[in-house]
Amino acid sequence: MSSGTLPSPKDVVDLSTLDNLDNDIILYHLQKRFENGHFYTYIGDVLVALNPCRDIQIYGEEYHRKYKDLRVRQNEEPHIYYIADVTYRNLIESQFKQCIVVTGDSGAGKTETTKYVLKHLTNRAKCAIPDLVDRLSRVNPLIEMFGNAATVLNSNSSRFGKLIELQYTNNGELLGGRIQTFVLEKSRVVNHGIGEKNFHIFHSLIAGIDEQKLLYYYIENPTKYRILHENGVRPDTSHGLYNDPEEMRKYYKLFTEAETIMRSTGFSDEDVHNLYQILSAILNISNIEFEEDEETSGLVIANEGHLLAGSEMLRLPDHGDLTAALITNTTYVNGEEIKSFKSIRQAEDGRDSVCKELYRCLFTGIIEKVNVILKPGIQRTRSGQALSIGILDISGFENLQQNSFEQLLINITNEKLHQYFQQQIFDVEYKDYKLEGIEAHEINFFDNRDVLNLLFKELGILSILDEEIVAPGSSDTTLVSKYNKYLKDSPCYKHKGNTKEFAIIHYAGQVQYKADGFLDKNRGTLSRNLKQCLFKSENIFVVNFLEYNSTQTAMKTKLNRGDSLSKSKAREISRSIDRAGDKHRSDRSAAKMYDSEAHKFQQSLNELNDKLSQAKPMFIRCVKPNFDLTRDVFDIKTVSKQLKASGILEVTKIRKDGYPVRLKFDFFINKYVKAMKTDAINADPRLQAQSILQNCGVKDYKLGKTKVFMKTGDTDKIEVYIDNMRKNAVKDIEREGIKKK
Ligand code: AD9
Ligand code: MG
Repeated sequence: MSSGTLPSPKDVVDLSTLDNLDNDIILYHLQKRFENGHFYTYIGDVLVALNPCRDIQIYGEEYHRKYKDLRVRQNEEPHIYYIADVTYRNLIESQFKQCIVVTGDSGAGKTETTKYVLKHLTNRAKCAIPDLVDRLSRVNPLIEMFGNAATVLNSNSSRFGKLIELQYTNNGELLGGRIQTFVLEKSRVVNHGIGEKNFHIFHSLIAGIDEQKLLYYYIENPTKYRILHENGVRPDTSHGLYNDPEEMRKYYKLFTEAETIMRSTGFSDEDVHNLYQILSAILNISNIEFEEDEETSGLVIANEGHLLAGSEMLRLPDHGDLTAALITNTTYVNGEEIKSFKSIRQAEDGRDSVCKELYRCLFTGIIEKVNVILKPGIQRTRSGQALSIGILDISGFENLQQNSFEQLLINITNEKLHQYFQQQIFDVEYKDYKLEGIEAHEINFFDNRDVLNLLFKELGILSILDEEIVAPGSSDTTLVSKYNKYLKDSPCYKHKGNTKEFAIIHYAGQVQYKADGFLDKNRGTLSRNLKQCLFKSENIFVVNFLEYNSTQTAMKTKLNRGDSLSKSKAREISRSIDRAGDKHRSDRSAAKMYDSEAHKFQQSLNELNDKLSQAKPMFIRCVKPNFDLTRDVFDIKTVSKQLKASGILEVTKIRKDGYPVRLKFDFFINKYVKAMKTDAINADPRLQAQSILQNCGVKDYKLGKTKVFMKTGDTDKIEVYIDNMRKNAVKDIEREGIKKK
């Protein structure tokens, strides 16, 4: 049906109540709501959130009040606060962990949505710790400074995933929070696509810090730093990096905000000093250039100034260490150390990997610090397990003109989350019906089993990638040849002749990947030489967060345990770590494989999966109304593509036919009988539930073996009934009072 032929609709706030369903009808209703300034719409218990692409005044105090404890959903417009509120109430009622999973393409509004969820949750609960709510609201902009950047799809794009967990006592008092991050796109530090920028913090530092301080941190002329240039072009303005004063103001504001936040949340002067030093070290080291030296046939550093500055900022005892680690390779033959010069390309790769590792250390350090700031109090629930609500916001699906390793990891994360959504919405739905002996007709939906198989199987995209980094003579070309050889029969894999390109058909569409740099990016970790050099740094972010293999980690824990360790003791432990490294060298290839970025990525996906599987989810599907995030424009093609990819039609169908509210008889009776103040306590719980439902005018429900199954909107009917009962009871009392007088 084309949307033009549809009758003028009633305002449909829950798409699962529509009689006829197809993609066009859903699109039509969402468009009408968008044009009327209604950006939220329910599909049963799922919320569709259209990005308004402008500030809208629906998040203030009065809105918190409206949705707090709102029992009859239909009394107010759909809202993100309602979802947050229901999640909180579910947590207290069920005493079971909850999570809110926010998904959608890049720019669809996930991060903003997450902030509003957090805002309502912190607004509505009593807080057991003074000042915690304030701290929670302050850390977010700080994390965005370090983890977000301007991309072609979103000027404030999250380049990492995060799970924010709010922890509560069992009577619902907020105890604290914890943030876990996933897959930071650290390659952005040294490389970003055309029209994109580095992480906000670099631009903000330049825009915000005064000139004298810049010099103090060895940042002389901001225009000359390679990693701050857009499209690889150095700006030819004497006014600095920003041609656009508006942009300069934006970064300046971000910087002053971040400084204020750091000062007010307990970052010490030393922390901030260490942080600026790392940023300066990255700026300077990434600018180091190499040239061939005719005398030695090796390499020399062409611009020593940057090396000295970088080395000074890292507080390395001897700058010669960094030079040596950058230009030479060390290998071991029969226990003997052999040094050789690197090629220029190898030296540049090493230099860039130092910068990426430094940024990872810095980001990890900031998150750790934030977690100390949000650390929950000691009160726990009766069972000893803290109750929590997790809010998940990851980098959205990306399909750019050129897609690399980073896009692959982002898209795989989205693919896994899509699977989780489907499992929760479809599989759990049918499994429950079966268990409870209820008949249901199944809805066909596109599942992403094939593409997940392609990605995760034994000889699949990720495992071949891991094998190739240790295979002799391997390269990005051999990687793609292997893909072509082993994966050609997968319905979700496509390749292009002998090029280094391949395509994956994701749930959200086909993405063409260019394998240039895949193996290096997957190796990711620093060479041993460079790592040993960095270990000598006395900057706390490096001391505390540089990654080691397991033996080294154990020793380093020893090192970190006492903050008051003397330098000589620290060096002694450092030397033992070096020796441990030597001992493990024979096992290097295996270690390398286990250290690979793809491997760490899979581990973090598994961790995420574990966390999600221990909680009851609520879903928010964010949708962008047009590609450029322009206000007031609803582009049918852009929206339609997102609706199809995220399976919204199927969700609507299943919510229309199905019964998403499932309450155990005991729980149901406890909740509603108490509110109705009836005393039919000894009756058969099934019959009791049935009688409540009938009294309230709920017609479409099912009674399983242990649970009542209802439509989302029908709990409203029960609440209305109870509300009326209460009002009548009050009237009766008043009438009695008047009579007595
Ligand atoms: V990415 O995957 O991190 O690249 P997100 O997180 O999905 O992406 P984000 O929340 O950053 O998108 O939203 C993009 C922009 O849309 C924001 O910077 C806002 O300018 C705009 N936006 C999104 N949601 C809202 C909202 N509820 N109200 C106002 C919004 N503006
Ligand atoms: Mg985001």
